[in-house]
Amino acid sequence: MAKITKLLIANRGEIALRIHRAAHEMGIKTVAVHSTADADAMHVRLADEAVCIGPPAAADSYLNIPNIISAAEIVHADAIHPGYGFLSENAQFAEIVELHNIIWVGPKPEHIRVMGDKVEAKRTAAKLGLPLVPGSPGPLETIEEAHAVANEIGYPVLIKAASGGGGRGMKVVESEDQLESLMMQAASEARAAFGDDTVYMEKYLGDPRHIEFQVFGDGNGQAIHLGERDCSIQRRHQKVIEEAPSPVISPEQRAQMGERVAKAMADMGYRGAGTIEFLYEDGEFYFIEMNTRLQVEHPVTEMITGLDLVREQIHVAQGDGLTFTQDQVQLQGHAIECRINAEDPETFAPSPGMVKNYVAPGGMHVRVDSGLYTGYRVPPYYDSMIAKLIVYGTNRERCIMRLKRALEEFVVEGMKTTIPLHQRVIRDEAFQSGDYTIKWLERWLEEQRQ
Ligand code: MV4
Repeated sequence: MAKITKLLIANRGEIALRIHRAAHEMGIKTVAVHSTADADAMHVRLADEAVCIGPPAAADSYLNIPNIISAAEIVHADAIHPGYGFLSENAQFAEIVELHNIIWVGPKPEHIRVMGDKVEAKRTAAKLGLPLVPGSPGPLETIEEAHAVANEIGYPVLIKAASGGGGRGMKVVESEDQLESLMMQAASEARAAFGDDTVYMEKYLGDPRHIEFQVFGDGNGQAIHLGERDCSIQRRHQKVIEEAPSPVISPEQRAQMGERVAKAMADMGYRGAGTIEFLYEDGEFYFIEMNTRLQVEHPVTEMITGLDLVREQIHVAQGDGLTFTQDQVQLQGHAIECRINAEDPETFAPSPGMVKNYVAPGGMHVRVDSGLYTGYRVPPYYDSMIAKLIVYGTNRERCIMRLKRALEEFVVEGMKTTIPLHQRVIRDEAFQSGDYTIKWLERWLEEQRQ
């Protein structure tokens, strides 16, 4: 089997550092590719080699396929890890990487492509036996079909873009008289945003939770699950706090749904890390999407399993298969992640700038994934997430107590951060009881403003 000796990290920020760390622990050399704005980033300093791939704008650097492939050729990298975001779910990039005889640390390009089309993803999930939200069996071709499906499943319904995701281009339709105009609006917004006006319909779930299962496949018909994460605490489709396990899922439900998703991934021959997203309402799971990448919130799963998911990704990519079986996976305790952004905690306006003083929390079961250091300048061109605080406890209550303590210790001076927001959220009774849904945070923020 081909062993990876030099890994190019096609990303930036905390995830680039996360990947570098896993690679170095495996004796693999790393190559950072970075924009001119990221020359002083922590992972660029730590990597064995660094190549500048373009100006600050992501389109010209982190999304610039020829520049990244050229960098890989120049340094003789034998593998590329895409991290999350940027090119991580670009099937064409994955294909190009493989055509250059470079190992792609990710799923098979065909699986990235299928799951990138939400209609195809649902068809595939249905074939694999996963439960779906009732809705149109495929794209909506005509208004007549839309009326027929809506009458069948009942209002309210939701029109979604096939190329969408992240909630963009969705329209809630409350009644028949709005259907035609909202469907046209959804299609034209989808065309403008994604260059594809394909839309489909689902029953609108009023107040679900967002629960996702972590899966891993070896690409040869073996697959396992690592339980679920509850990612319902979000604002404008940006997750704010994630936890594992979900406070509302029983061990029996977990085992049952986990087995179903693992079987589905085994049957499709899935390779690498994946996340199967469900909406969860009234005790039922409904598949909505699959993400074919490592996710921002993967550390909460690592904390309760003791596994290193990036290490597993690398093993699978180089053909070693998984280093463990389902029987060896034990979910233990509770983990919570707070995403800390360089933003005003009241208005959420971005607040990049110089880090004047940085002191990360520590102690038992406290993990901080961040490339920040005193003297670092947070560039204004990218996502505002500057750190992830991940805390473990033997149970949820202890985990929350430790999280409180860790947030108190955290010092980031020189810019506004969302640390104070997290401190207020985790003190709230609804959060403490675990009684929240995808609408909870936005409602809570509205109340706080009054
Ligand atoms: C839904 C839904 C209600 N009913 N589908 C938003 C992003 C995309 N991944 C799917 N999304 C939703 N799909 C049906 N049939 C509500 C949402 C939704 C949501 C889902 C997960 C996490 C946060 C959300 C916030 C608003 C709406």
